[in-house]
Amino acid sequence: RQAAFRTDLSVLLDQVGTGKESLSFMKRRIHRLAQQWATAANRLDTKLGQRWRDQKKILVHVGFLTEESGDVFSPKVLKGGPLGEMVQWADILTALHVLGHNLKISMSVKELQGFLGVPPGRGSCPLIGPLPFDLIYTDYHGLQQMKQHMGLSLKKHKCHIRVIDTFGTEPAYNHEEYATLHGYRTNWGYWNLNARQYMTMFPHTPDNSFMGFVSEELNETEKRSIQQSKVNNMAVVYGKEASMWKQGKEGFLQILHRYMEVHGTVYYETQRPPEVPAFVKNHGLLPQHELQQLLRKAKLFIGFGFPYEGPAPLEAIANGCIFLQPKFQPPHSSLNHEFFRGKPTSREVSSQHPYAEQYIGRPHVMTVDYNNSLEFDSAIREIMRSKVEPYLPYEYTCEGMLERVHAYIQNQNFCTPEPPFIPANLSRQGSAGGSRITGPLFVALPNSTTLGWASNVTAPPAWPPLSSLRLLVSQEGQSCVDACQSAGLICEPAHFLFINNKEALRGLQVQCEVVDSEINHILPAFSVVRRECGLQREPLLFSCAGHSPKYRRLCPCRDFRRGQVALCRDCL
Ligand code: U2F
Repeated sequence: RQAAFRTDLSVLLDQVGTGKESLSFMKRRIHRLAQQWATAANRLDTKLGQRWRDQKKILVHVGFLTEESGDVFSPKVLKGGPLGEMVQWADILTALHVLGHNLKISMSVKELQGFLGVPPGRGSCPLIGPLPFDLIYTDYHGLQQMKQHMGLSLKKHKCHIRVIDTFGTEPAYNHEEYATLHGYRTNWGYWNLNARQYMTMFPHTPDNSFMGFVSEELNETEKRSIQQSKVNNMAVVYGKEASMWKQGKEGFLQILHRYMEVHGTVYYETQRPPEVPAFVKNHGLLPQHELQQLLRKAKLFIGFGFPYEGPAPLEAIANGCIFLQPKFQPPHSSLNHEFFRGKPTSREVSSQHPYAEQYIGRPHVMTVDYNNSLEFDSAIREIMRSKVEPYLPYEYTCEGMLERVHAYIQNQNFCTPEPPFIPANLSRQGSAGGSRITGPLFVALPNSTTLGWASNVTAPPAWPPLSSLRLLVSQEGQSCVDACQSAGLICEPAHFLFINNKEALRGLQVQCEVVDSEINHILPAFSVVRRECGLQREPLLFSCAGHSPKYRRLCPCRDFRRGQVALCRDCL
């Protein structure tokens, strides 16, 4: 069946259910943004023209909100607890509904069992017969619950699953055996999914798919009226929980207060939290629409380093604030910071909000060293002088999210068995000789649709299409994420399959005395000194994120649309 865009959200609102603050928060949000979604749906409908869109049967199982997972989030909704996840789930549900799919929503194990048709009760009674859904969106908690209650059949059906995973999962952590053997141990990984089945809140590592969420968009009239009502010396502090104001914040709060009136939205029960200085005008935790109003007046939205990578800075920037945030030197990661410890990624977080830093930047975002009071002081003065327009990257608009989710649903397929994976014709003797490679290099791959496949099988149409592929060599120790980025491109894990072969090495004129095929997440790569080349033997370990000091990596980069990094030019 063909999917038809929906602009009426009342059926969705009924489906979400009641009885918990988290659900009420999500429903208020869905209701408040209804008009924006409807406008976006109409625009995308026109943009896609008569394109056929399959209507999919989709189950959304929100694991972290189930009682069975302990649901620690719901009781904190009105007390300053994390709301980012609820923002994202509300938007995912809305996007799937608006795109016209056949949606079922489950927030308990009982509902999950009902929808999957497995008999209730504990134990891993396997689901017999076909899966009644084309796609299942869940999270790590939900995945665990499905494992418990679908038993062996989870293995059979897991290609249909998408895991909403805020901070991302890198391939080395996802591969059970590899992670166990090589010390990529975490609380979460080990599911042996295709890493693109994990969907993140921001485009962290391109190894995962970028799901995102939306932020409110202003029309031209609103933008103009905001410009007029901005209060030049008004700052709002990012941090709705008192603990975020603790320790070492007094120094720069004092500097800030020298120039600006400081506002906060810190949750409190009866008394003002002692962590919040008396000169701060604390509004208490605000409903989302009231926070937006406050941000419309403010000139500055200032982060103290936590929470990491939340939605609020995008909302502030969309309302014409400048976001000032601390640079992390050294970067925070699962290796050196408690918050990230046990998360299945070694991504280095360079500031409180790396997306704001790298994808938006000045004049909307300023990332400075807070330990340097001169630098901090001059940033505040610069902010008060400058005039900045409200800005929202396209990928965080309703239309951008619909476009991206539409493209994933219609094109990503992890179920069709891949043709036999043959890592090229291995030989012990060197490939073509040639000049040494010194910088980034692009080669056109001959006959690229058949590269990496046995010659007697036809490859399924690749998505993203191969027209977007640019092969590049990283520097020693550099990841493909960084190598592609420094060439103005993005690493595309789906393309690894086509560059993991001797033809690619030859095309790059790499001098190999040995070409081996191994299981290692930095492959394909080569060592310049030892003239050793390695191809990847385990497709699940193709990784944009991997890097190793002695190796230069072969990187499959691709182009991307401005403001929509998830999609290449020919991806729609
Ligand atoms: C992030 O979690 P948070 O939920 O703490 O992220 P924030 O950026 O603070 O805010 C999320 C929403 O809270 C709303 C605001 C944002 O959409 O509009 N809000 C509000 O309604 N009233 C207020 O007074 C202040 C804010 C991240 F999203 C999570 O994934 C992480 O787990 C967490 C820790 O890093 O950070």
